[in-house]
Amino acid sequence: RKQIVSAIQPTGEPHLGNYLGALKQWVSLQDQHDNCVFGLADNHVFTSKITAKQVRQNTLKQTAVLLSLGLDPDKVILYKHSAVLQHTALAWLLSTAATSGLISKLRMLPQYKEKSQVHDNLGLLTYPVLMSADILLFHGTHIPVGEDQNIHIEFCNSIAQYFNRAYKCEVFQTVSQLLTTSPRVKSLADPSLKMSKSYGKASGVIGMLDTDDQIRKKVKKAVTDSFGPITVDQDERPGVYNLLLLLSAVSDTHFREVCRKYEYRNVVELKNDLSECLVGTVGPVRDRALELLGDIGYVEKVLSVGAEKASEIAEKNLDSIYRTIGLK
Ligand code: AQP
Repeated sequence: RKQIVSAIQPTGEPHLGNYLGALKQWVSLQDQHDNCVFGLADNHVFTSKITAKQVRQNTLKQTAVLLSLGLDPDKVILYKHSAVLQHTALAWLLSTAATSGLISKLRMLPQYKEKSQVHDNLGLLTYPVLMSADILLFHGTHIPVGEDQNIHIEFCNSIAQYFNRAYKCEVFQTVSQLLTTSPRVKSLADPSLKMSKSYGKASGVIGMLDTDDQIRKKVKKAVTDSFGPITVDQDERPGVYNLLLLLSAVSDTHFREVCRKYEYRNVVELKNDLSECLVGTVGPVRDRALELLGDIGYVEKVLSVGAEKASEIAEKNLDSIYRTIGLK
């Protein structure tokens, strides 16, 4: 049986990369599986420089966007991780099984290397352990995340094996990643970086709550090159390539078809068409989310009902892990 588990960090407002890489899939998975567990990974956000109040506000905003994308709290479990204490309890237990091989791996992970330059702490280093606990607590087997998370899924499988060995049991099975057809979305301000909530310039990020005007301005200013009419070359023309990829993903059109249509045309035409396509996709999601945020009581209620459901499973699963290793 497939167990779908995934999460998003409320570091800020969700962006187009999060939507294409993960959230879009969450919505379609809810109709294919009756056991999807989707979390707002607020515990993780404390590894960056942010106040608890901001984390709480971001969590509500992200929840509103998820609901407006069509996530149905009657079909999925939607909750914030900090409301379910078993996440951190299991993370601790897992960390006791991770010996030297995994400890040295943690320092080498790209996300740690990038983020620790801005703000370093022990939580940031051990983030993949907590992420593993987030998945393993629900015995996740299929994890719909963007391809940038591949390395963390590998880490999760490793730590699960270390745990099984250390405690001489077969508590955890192998976790696999559900790859999206959408590629990693790059920043519009610097196509060498991925589009991200917490690093890189804000002008490079299309937020799911951006106004039409903001979207148009950001696309207009997107960094490309001075090579003239459009040609498709990922290495030499990463900015133009990213715009083509975005248009393909947002319009659900095959990349090759988009390339054929725009090759030798002017970049401005591509930007204009992309802007309008983005406004058409993001606009209705933003409007519904803002409406929901006007009724914050409802959004909070969704999270508290979700936390009750998640806690019930988490309690049972952690209890069973304790029993298997002989603690109970
Ligand atoms: N640029 C991206 N392209 C495709 N998928 C992406 N995801 C993130 N950025 C891109 C996917 O979004 C999901 C939620 O991400 P996250 O909140 O867990 O954190 P992240 O992967 O580290 O994403 P960000 O936006 O860069 O957040 P911060 O700034 O908080 O680190 C994941 O499934 C991810 O693959």
